[in-house]
Amino acid sequence: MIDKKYLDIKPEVAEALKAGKPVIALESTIISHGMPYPKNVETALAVEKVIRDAGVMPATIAIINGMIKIGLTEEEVEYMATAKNVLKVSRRDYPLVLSQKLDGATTVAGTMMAAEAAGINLFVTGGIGGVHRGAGETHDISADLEELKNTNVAVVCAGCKSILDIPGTLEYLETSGVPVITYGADEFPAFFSRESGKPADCRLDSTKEIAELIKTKYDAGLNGGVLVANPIPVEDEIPFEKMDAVIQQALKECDEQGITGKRITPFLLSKVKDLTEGKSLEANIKLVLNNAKVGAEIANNF
Ligand code: PSU
Ligand code: MN
Repeated sequence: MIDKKYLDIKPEVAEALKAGKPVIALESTIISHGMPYPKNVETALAVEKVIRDAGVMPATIAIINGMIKIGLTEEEVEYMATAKNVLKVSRRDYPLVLSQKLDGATTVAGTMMAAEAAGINLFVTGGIGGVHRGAGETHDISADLEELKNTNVAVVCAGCKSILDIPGTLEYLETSGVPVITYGADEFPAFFSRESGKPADCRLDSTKEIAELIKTKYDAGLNGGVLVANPIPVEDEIPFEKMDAVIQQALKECDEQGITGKRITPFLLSKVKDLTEGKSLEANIKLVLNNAKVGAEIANNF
């Protein structure tokens, strides 16, 4: 686990943790690399507000000048949304960003690591990384999946985008021993769409039961993460077939331009946004806010 001396915990977050009040971690890659300015700031602050209004303490996590911030001020959110040279930080990037005192936006993996070190066991985001299409040849599998295998944090998301190999991602999570809970639906959701064609292996219909499952997992000493997949609201979804055509095009351009490694996911996200003329961005914002609401309900049931 990351040593606490590398953490800078915002006073109100530290107080909430000390008092045993519910706290939810939030990531910063979505701010620095996932959405354009100013929607990124607006969304980050709106997500914090949904959580706060539900009586839960939000803690957005990012690295500023080599310190891991657990909880950001509004100015720091604005900084993460506009600063140049913000690295995308997953597990392998921590030593560089800490030793060189750089700025870093944490991915799902990076955020889970910092949350666990701070004593936060629940994290809300939009989508996780996963097994990429063609991973059999490229070996492109997000470090988010390894983190879900090893780190004791539950992650609420809207499933994963079909820029990924969704069946492959679910197989990987099964092998890794990660419970994947679908909230109130029979299919695992595909981020923009409520359906992915993959049946939900475990469906639970109340946030109380989800909280019970998470609590029981850790009470029983079963280490590792939990993935809670919360489908996008019906009125905000973009049909799977429509998104699939867009994603095929984005993948083709990614390939043609020779994009590799950690640049792939941000490239695909921004291409999808351009190809849907911003519709994907609106859907993305709506589903993150919905995840914040459900995450806060889970936290209030701990
Ligand atoms: N998927 C999304 N939106 C995102 C990401 C993924 O729909 O913003 C971000 C998350 O921070 C995730 C990261 O952890 O991309 C995964 O990147 P990679 O595939 O390089 O591991
Ligand atoms: Mn990758």
